[in-house]
Amino acid sequence: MRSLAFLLLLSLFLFSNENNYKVSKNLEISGLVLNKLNLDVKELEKLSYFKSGSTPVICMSGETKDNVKSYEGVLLKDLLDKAVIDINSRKDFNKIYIQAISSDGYEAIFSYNEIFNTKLGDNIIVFYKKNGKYLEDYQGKIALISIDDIRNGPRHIKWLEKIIVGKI
Ligand SMILES: Nc1nc2c(c(=O)[nH]1)N[C@H]1C(S)=C(S)[C@@H](COP(=O)(O)O)O[C@H]1N2
Ligand SMILES: [Mo]
Repeated sequence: MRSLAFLLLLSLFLFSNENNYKVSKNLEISGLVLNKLNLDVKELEKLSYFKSGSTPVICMSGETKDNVKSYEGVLLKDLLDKAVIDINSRKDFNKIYIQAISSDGYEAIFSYNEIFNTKLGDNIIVFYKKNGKYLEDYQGKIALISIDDIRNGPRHIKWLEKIIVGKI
């Protein structure tokens, strides 16, 4: 009876825990790509380096959640260039979307044109360092943010695990 009560309490604790995530140690890039990638932080560090300027992180509610001095990592478009999007007709680029998925099920999408054909793409970063420090487990280890979104909290993906290229 006691152990039953204990199990009940344990499961209540586990399922009510808001931090129901798995730390993302690897990032997989797959879908419509010629080179499927699976990268950990060390491997990401070998790719083209990008350091952002300072930015607030603003929730959809309008609340400022954080003030960040810098993010360090790789631009999403440089990662996609390395993976090489697999497309036959130029017209099809209009139909390409990029799905970013985290280990807690949180997701966001980007369009090909948004990333490669607007200024927004120059500030969409897959990062492993924030304010000069590697991300702690509770922050990542790998995450993504579209810095220039008006409200950039929603497309800040903590515990980023997968990037999937798709076509509508
Ligand atoms: N994986 C994951 N990322 C997430 C969320 C989430 O629930 N899961 N919440 C988002 C929301 S709504 C906001 S406002 C920001 C807050 O970022 P912060 O925790 O660094 O302040 O994270 C975003 N990233
Ligand atoms: Mo938010």
